[in-house]
Amino acid sequence: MGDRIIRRGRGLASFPQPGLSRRQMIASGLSAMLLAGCSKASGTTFRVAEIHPSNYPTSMAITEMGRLIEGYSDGKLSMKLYAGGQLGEERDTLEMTTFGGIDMNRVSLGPLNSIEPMTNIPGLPFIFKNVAHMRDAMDGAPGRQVLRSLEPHGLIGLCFYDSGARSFYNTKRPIRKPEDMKGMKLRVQNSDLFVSLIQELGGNPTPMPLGEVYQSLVQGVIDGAENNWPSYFEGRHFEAAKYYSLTQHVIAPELLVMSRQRWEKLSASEQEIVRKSADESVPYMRKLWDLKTLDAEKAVRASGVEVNEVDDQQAFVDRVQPVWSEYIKTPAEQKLVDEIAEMGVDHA
Ligand code: BDP
Repeated sequence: MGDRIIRRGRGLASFPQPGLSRRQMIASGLSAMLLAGCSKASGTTFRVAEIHPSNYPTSMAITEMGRLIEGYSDGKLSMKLYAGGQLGEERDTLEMTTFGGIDMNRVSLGPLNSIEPMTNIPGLPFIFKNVAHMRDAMDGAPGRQVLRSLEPHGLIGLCFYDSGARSFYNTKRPIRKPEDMKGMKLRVQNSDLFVSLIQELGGNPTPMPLGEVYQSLVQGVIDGAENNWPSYFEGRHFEAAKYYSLTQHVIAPELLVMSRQRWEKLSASEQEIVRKSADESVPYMRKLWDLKTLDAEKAVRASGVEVNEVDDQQAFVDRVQPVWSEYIKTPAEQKLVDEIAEMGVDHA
């Protein structure tokens, strides 16, 4: 499945070294660097990778979690946040996390899709009716199942953070109906699910890391992308792509994961502290997220971006049905979809 993904290098570790893949080289180099900084006799510091700046809600939640961990462990455990993509783009840092080279990682669902098919389910277009539905489902049994599904891949799923609704933005024209997307070159995350989604809508999907989107918009390498208000704002994408169309096609959550190798070295009581601190960082994150979303939307609108509603959201829902058939393959996946749908009944 992952074969369809177009990988875009960032120039890291591009020198030849027989027998090692580029990612393995990055992983081994970074692991050495990180572990060297970690061997304090006084306690254990978890290194956390995060693509967003340190004042973004996910980063601030990680900082809060670090404060909690230190408190609960009497200073024996702590966390160090590497914000702003210092350790690399999500797909690479995720791989390093599975090897144990990075202790924790806050990622979007997208890059997990090629690792574990179960993560496609909460990323299906229009599966959640709204953010409240997503929160209920991810706080409940469906969320726990998705977190557990990561364990065979060397990852311990700690918690979900919010990511709001993702909508399309572009440099050309408002998108009111799927036909408006025809032929548009749209950046997507490194995820086959997102590639299929754009294809069904008639666009031309271009996977690339988040860090390359602004420049690619400015240079006309892509016509647009899709994201929530905070990322559209924080990445300054709104300066280059002046049309933001409220398709709200995906309400996928973010995840905080931990390296299983690292997890298994902790005592049961330390594991409990990590879980408890992660859980307690979630309501904190959600408060910040709601405020950040409002602020970002306000700033974007004030900047002169043309924001539009779509004519008929059902037209988009209908067009992406093949994505559902393509990604719900097993009875377990279907069951998860049904459970999530059932929880949506109370959400108008
Ligand atoms: C943002 C997520 C971030 C992803 C980014 C993306 O917070 O983790 O890297 O989208 O589109 O909303 O790549």
